[in-house]
Amino acid sequence: MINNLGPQGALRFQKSLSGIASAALAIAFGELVASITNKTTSLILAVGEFIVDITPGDVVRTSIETLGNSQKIVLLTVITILALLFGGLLGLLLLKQPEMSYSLFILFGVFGGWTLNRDPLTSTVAALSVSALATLIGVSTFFLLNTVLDRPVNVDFEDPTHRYADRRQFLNWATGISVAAGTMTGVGRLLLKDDTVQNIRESIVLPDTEEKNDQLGSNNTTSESSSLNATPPEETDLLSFSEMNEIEGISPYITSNNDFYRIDTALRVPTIEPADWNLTVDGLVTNPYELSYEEILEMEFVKKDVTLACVSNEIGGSLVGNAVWTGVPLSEIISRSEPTSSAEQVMCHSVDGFTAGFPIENIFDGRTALLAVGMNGVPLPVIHGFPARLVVAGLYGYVSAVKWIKRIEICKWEGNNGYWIPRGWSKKAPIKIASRIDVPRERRISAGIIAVAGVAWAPLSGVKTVEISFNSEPWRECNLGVSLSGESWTQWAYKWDAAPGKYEIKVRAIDSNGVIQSSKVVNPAPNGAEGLDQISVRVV
Ligand SMILES: Nc1nc2c(c(=O)[nH]1)N[C@H]1C(S)=C(S)[C@@H](COP(=O)(O)O)O[C@H]1N2
Ligand SMILES: [Mo]
Repeated sequence: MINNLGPQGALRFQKSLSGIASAALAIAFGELVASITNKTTSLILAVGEFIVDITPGDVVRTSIETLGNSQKIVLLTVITILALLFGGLLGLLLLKQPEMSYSLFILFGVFGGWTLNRDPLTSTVAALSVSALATLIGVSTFFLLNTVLDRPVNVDFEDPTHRYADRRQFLNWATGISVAAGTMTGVGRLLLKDDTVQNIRESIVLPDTEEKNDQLGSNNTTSESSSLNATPPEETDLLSFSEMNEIEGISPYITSNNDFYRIDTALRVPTIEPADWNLTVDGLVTNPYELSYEEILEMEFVKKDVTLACVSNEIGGSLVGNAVWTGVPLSEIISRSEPTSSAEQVMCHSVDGFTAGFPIENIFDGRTALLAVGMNGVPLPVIHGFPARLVVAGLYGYVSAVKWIKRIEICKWEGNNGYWIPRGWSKKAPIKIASRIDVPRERRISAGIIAVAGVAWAPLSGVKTVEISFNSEPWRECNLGVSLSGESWTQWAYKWDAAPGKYEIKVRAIDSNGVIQSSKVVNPAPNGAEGLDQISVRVV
């Protein structure tokens, strides 16, 4: 292949190869160190985090966050490819301006170090040493490869002034270095597959909770065990849990951990060993203090079903779920710190630098506000915030539900903004009333009796009525499943004797205060979507 390029082309190819291989080795070094120590993150990830941070809120929301993991992998792959291409360009630049080329290589390293230093899990010392070493490795490889490349060995006897570079030796070196880079990255990946935290997590036994409203899997339809804000619908023809859950395709009352949506800005899920972790409560308090995981497990636990929703959820979207959370009431945790009279906001900090703040009143107004360590009966899954997170009923996740929490800071509103606030989202964000049609999923169905069903939520008052409308005809009331409190969603269903034809079906919810879900369409930014979910079906 090189032979087809002509001598000039071959040299360009080799020069860029030298840049690519050197950049690859530098990057691979960063990957390897990051996977061995856990005290620093990879250079590629750090650049990724930088890109996530500078991307405008709306774009991050819809691309990096809502598309989830695969999108994150695409981002990291693109960064790696761009970095290697940049190395290739530096190789080409060597032919014209070698000083410039080396300076840019170093600058490239400085940029990597700067992004690394931004990473909250990496100390400045680690960031500096890793990036300096990676740059040194990259630049010296670059230099050595080009020394080999430029070393004149073969003399052309017909034209003694023409000297050939030792192509074969160079290619051997370049291949060797690329293999080394690949191996380092591969070994790093294997080391990263460390399941220490997963094993620790699986060995944890959560304390028992006071109340046992064990609705999971049972067909308990009483509302006796309901929590504080319980407002079960008054209708007599409520469907039981089992009846509702039998409707094929309806969201189960409790979302399993595997099906629970995941939203965060983390390109790397923080893995925290509880023994190395503690929670700090400080800020405008008289008694700042720290809690270890052990100490938290010794406190009095409660168990609550709470619906968690993402502000980015579109009408009819899936960024919402209902789980049974176990943990310690925040009222307990915050009171112990004795907030001063100037306390206004509870600002929560995650180990990965994410922050979210909400009104301190919400901790004491009777709603569920938990430092949660359990989700659906097991310790929090790592992606859902292990070892601890917050769950505050009635508030969107971005202002409250901080995962991998490490600090609760009591502060004022002014001058203290959570992660999403400067990115165009509201400072205060109660969850809006909403309803979703889960079934029928098919757009073409056979005539006969079928179920139109789904879920609806209206924290904190709770859903009182769900109605559907066919082709804009008057609203018809649906059957509701049992909801243990206004803090969790309700399943709903309508038994429809479907006659052939084309139908537009809309749903709306009405909360216990009589507030009707509005049909006016509002975008998710800045404080949650509004509008009615609708489907069109053809009955044949
Ligand atoms: N550390 C951290 N916590 C976070 C976020 C984040 O980006 N980082 N995102 C929040 C948002 S926007 C939502 S909607 C919820 C989602 O929680 P889940 O992934 O467990 O469903 O987590 C919140 N907690
Ligand atoms: Mo969210």
